Amino acid sequence: MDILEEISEMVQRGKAKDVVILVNKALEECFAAQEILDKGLLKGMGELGVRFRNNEVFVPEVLIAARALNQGSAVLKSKLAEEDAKPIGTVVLATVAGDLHDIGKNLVRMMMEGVGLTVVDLGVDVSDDRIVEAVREYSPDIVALSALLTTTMDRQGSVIKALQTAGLRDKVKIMVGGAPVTQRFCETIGADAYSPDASSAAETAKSLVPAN
Ligand code: B1M
Repeated sequence: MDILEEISEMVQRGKAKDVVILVNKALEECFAAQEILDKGLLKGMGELGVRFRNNEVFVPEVLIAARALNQGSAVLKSKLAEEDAKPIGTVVLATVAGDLHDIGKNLVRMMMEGVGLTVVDLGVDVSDDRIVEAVREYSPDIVALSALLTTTMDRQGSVIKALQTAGLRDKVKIMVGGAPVTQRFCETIGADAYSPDASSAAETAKSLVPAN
């Protein structure tokens, strides 16, 4: 078994300490951080997701694996970030109300910080009102919304409506993403941009920030 497969296996088994050791070892062996993330950490979570769908594993196992993945990706954070990145703009980031998934959001934050954006991460299950309040408080360039459930993706639209009602919609760009979200959905709810993954989200965010 190669080291990336071992990482994937240890994520699935929720062995956070082993994941951290193996990620460090893979870096020492000169694997690129992106490759460790994609072919090790995320591959493991993807495979666990299939078993979750098939009722072979349950919420506790997935939570423990998520913790292992988060600890592994924290090791990669500095490698994925561009060194000396200067702040180029501010993003308010949240997983929408009713939704507790944060692994993808955390990767989006990491990648955005990596391209020099300041990210105000409001966490998971964030109400429309809290997002409106954060826009008033931080005056961000972008509001970035993550949703992982078909039952919560509509909240991205309701955040946009709440910002309209508060008279703030024109002051920010709105980005959406998450597994069930598509370009078409983005256009339907009137968001400004959709990105399928964390790397492209960071690039898109950068392009949405006015040049300074
Ligand atoms: Co949940 N879950 N889950 N879950 N979970 C899914 C999403 C599901 C597809 C599993 C399945 O049935 N196959 C399914 C959703 C079905 C649907 O709606 N169509 C599901 C379900 C049903 C549920 C519960 C309802 C289960 C239950 O309780 N019966 C429940 C809901 C809880 C809630 O939120 N209210 C639930 C709970 C959980 C856990 C808490 C156990 C755990 C979350 C832990 C955590 O996040 N801290 C969990 C997990 C881990 C998953 C799976 C296995 C993995 C999700 C993940 O983290 N993927 C998932 C199955 C799967 O995806 N294979 C599943 C890795 C992550 C990197 O990918 O989040 O897609 P993702 O992020 C990507 C892109 O989407 C994108 O970039 C990321 C990386 O490139 N992206 C953005 C994300 N946000 C973005 C924002 C952007 C741009 C890009 O711009 C702003």
